[in-house]
Amino acid sequence: MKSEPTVRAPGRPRLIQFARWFPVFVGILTASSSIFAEPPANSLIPSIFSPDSTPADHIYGLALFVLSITTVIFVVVFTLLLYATVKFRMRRSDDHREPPQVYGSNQIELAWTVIPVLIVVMLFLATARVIAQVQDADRSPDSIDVTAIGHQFWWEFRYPGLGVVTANELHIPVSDSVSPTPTFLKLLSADTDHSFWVPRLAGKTDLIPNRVNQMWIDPHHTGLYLGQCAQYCGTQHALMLLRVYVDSRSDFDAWVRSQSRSAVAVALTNADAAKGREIFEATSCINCHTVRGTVADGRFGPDLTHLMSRETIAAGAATNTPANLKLWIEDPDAIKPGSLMPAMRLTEQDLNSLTAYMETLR
Ligand code: HEC
Ligand SMILES: [Cu+2]
Repeated sequence: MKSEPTVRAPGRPRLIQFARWFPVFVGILTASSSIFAEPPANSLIPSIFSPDSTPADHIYGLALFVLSITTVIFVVVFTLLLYATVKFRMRRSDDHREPPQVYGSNQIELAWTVIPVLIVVMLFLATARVIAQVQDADRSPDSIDVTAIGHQFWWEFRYPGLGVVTANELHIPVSDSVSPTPTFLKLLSADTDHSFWVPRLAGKTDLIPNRVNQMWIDPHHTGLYLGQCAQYCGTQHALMLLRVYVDSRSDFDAWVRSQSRSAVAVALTNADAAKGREIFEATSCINCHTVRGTVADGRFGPDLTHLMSRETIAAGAATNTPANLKLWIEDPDAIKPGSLMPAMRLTEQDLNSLTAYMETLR
């Protein structure tokens, strides 16, 4: 059957149209290549392209391997496509007849079935190897155990054996080849699904109700590593931030020593703080918060025993300053709309006293 010749509107030749878009392609490629540029060692950018822990190293290696193979595929396919588009484009001199149709070449059909299957098998094996490497980690006797519990919308960290309970800011020792001290995390959830993700330290692992998940990290340098809950868990999922402080061994030991102490009794000289403690213990604050060494033993909200040792409050939503603390106690929604701490409608004076009490929790 002979098809009707299609009439083409006299427009710009396709090559010129392509040339117009070429700078855009180059721009996108340059921009995307910048993610490979190594950020400075102390960078806070949580990038998977600057791993600093063994599991993250393995994942990074795999990612580069997969990216290089897919880049080769992209270049080959795109080159062929470009070649065919340019070489066989419609010309004015064309007779508009349908080109010869070729069907059923066994060689070609076999090639484009077998080669992709081989590539997929190769990627599968490489991935399986990395999963096995990460999961079969040796548990050295010096490793640290932490139970991380996801709550809407904050993190509870318990160090069984060390007598430490804290929230949102995880402290762990640095782990170098001389004295490896990896941290093993047992991941639980108090309510719904969450996901523990600190990109420079390891891949994501979910925290699922009624299930125990495990992961481990062994940061090679001291410093702060930022992360984020990576599983949508409700209104304030986006402000369920994670801060991992990697300390030198001596700093970590000092931190554990001070964290395992009970709250210091408020000095009677600080009348305001003493008043604040009375208010705290007479209201429902104590149903949700623990201050070790006092009557407050609630577990619905973060442990406040050493609140002032944290740099942020409300899972990284605000810095831990007296003004923010006061605002938080007055109206948590002002900092984190939808958070599960109620505004307690306290008077200005009570707020000041409570804030003064909070500031004694060192
Ligand atoms: C119904 C339970 C509940 C009550 C009552 C409650 N809180 Fe909270 N509180 C929470 C929860 C949940 C969070 C964590 C919110 C978040 O980060 O999303 C929190 C967080 C906090 C924080 C920040 C802690 C941190 O490390 O991020 C402070 C400080 C605090 N509450 C003080 C108080 C005070 C003072 C009172 C009493 C006036 C009180 N809370 C009453 C549930 C409660
Ligand atoms: Cu979450």
